[in-house]
Amino acid sequence: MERTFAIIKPDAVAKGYTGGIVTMIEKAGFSILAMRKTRLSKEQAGGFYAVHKERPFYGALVSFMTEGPVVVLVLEKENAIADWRQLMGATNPANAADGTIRKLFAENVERNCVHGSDSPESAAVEIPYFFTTAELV
Ligand code: FUP
Repeated sequence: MERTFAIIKPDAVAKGYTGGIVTMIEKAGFSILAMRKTRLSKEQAGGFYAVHKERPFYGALVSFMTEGPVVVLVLEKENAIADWRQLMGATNPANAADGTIRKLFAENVERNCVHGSDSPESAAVEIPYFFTTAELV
């Protein structure tokens, strides 16, 4: 079994896509170990995306991620990291495959509805950024 960290981003929450996305997650066979609606501070969002600090889109990304509430989740299944990224679709929804969350719901590469850990190392950092071990049930 593998765990990954997911975010339903402010664009998707604001448009009422949370339920549809959670349904897709469950239909794809993930167990939801934890799920919470929250609002990220600039410090939280900036720290979470610190790996992108030197990229030109960093400021806009932090501003977008703090514009409204998000839903943070921990998902578990075999091959969870790759399978969640496949269900999300390509970072740029213009390149996302049919049936993926970003193809169905995302506006553009900046407002792209969902996040997923890109490796076991990322998941191991991202999960404890938002959840204690006791919350993962
Ligand atoms: P992903 O892992 O698919 O979320 O993609 P990245 O880690 O490459 O990018 C993280 C976030 O940065 C994206 F979700 C949105 C933002 N981004 C931009 O705003 N512009 C870009 O050109 C690339 C990424």
